[in-house]
Amino acid sequence: MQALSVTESFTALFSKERATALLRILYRTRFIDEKMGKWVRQNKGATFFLSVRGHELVGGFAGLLLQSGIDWALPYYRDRACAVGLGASLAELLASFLARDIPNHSGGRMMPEHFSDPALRIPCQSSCVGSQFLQAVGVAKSVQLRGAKEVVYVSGGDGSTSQGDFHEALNFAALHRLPIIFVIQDNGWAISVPVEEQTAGGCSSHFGSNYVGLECRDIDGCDPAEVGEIFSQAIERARSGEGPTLIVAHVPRLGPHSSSDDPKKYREEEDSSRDPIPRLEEWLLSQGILTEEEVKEARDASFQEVEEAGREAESFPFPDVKTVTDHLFKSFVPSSPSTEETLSSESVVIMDALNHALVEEMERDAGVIVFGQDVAKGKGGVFGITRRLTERFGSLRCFNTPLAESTIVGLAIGLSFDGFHKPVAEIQFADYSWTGMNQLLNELASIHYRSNGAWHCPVVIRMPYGGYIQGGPYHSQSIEAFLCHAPGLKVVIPSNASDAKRLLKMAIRDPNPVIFLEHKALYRQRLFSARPEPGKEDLLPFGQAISVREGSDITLVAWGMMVGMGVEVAGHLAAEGISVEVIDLRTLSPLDFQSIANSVKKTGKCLILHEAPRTCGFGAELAARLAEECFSFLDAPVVRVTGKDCPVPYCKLLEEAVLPQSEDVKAALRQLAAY
Ligand SMILES: Cc1ncc(C[n+]2csc(CCOP(=O)(O)OP(=O)(O)O)c2C)c(N)n1
Repeated sequence: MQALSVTESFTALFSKERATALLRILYRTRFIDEKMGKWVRQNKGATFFLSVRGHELVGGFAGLLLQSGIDWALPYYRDRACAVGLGASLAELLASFLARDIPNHSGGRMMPEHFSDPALRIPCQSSCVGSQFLQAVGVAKSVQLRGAKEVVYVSGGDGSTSQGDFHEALNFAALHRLPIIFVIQDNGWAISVPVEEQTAGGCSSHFGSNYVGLECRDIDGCDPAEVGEIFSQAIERARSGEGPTLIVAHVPRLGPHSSSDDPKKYREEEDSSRDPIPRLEEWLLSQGILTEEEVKEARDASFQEVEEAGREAESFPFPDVKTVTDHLFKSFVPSSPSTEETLSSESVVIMDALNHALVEEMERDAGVIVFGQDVAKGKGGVFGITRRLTERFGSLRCFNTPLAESTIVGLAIGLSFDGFHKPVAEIQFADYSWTGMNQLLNELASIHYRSNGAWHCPVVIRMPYGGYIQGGPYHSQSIEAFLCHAPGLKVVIPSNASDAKRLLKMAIRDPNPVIFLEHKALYRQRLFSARPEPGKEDLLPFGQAISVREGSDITLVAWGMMVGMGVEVAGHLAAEGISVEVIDLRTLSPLDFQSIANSVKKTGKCLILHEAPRTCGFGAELAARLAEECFSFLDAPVVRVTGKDCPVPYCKLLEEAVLPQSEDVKAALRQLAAY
């Protein structure tokens, strides 16, 4: 490993002014801790308290040395000192502990110590241990793509290094030489689990030693000279484009894990001689940088500041209950009017329509970037949807990622924070989205909501889905119901090429996360799905179902590939005198239930057709709503024709037995007609 170059002289780093600033960051962080502890004992309404005692020097130094509002920081919950050092309002930090309605840190939606402050470039943090690393990598990738001289700081505890996301993040950062500093604050414990039971070989920067290009450092997180020196070197390295650094800082955890934890049950009391604050005081005195009087002044001034901030914090109101569902989605009115102009009267298939939509949107908006497994030049994705994008727009705008779905989604989240980039990521098969689901369902979906509207993620995740191609259990899944269950996601499933192009363009312009499901069996299908190609500004708003075949006896509701099957079957049954109206939902979230209801009011009967398993499928939701809202219009029970509650097997005979077939739909419609 190459030695870091020395960037700042010892004296410049520890000028009187800087030393005082650092000391005050640590004091303020500590006095906030004491105030919170007191409020818990006084029963002031806050129930959950995370003490950061012992960790203050590391994050405090980062906060001091980073350029606030220019550099980015994703500090974890025990890194309050970083937020304080960057200039977070002390009153807001204390008010967030009391769950008050304040502009930053979620306004009462998140538990305390989940930092979020757009002006300080602190993106909204979550409670999932380790999920911040890949998002930070996404932020750093955006810095690199913009050619900016910004640095990204991300921290976590020793326990968080057990998460796969941590290792994926190190890999991607090293691979792309990103301007990022990973800081692990190793206090030796993850709640009650000691590091010896957590990590083979202990927690040290050896984690990073295999990733060429990643600078790895172990430091005593309570030693001011060492922390300051290594941090300033890492910042300089990142800012000058030399690449990422991993710093493992060993620190004490001087308190319990949280107010719900009693460490006496599992460990001896931590040695208070490791406390970084007295150590910093002594060191500054011994080096002659500050006098006793100056230290006392800094301490007293910080105490007064926190007292004042505490009074202000208590004066903030609680959030208004009426706002509880605000910011599930960012509001959006498409700027360009939809037109009916067609590019060509010749029909295109879905795979071409999607490719053209990507080309047009990348031409229109320099922020649109495409990435995923195998998507770049040469291959253009395993289904060819991204073909020739790298050749046309360059490898900065269409690039391959490692084979890691969590990386893909986490990267997309981080990239979307800068207000410029519009990541359009491809997950190779919906069946493999599961390793990215924490980033997708637990992170991406709720960032706008839990940041109280402060952050939003204009991300599109495209996923080929569905069966009927002998793909077996891992290339056949229809996962829409899982996605619709997560508030905050839009879920789109086109059935034909015209809708596919217009919906994908709309998805890219939408400032919210959109999951775009593309049926593999329809990519080249001509019979139902090929259509004349819509024009460049022809967009299809979400939440507009369409009746693709008029009928008067039964309403058949479908999406994706099942729409074509429904139309085909309806054609057959017309000859038997059964008139079936087929509704294509086009988007499941938002759902156009009104169009279903209007049709059912006319027909009095409804069949829902989907290929996903029956139990807890999206059909169950529709049937429940029909029972709740249209009961008096129904002349028969709502019927579902669905996939069986069974994985989709490979053998054609078995696959056919699991997935709905035209004959199943016909039989169910005949029965319903006769009811
Ligand atoms: C993915 C995940 N699993 C479990 C938890 C519950 N949990 C919260 S904090 C924590 C321990 C984290 O330890 P470490 O990363 O070492 O940080 P420390 O709290 O010691 O600073 C656990 C298990 C969680 N929040 N997220």
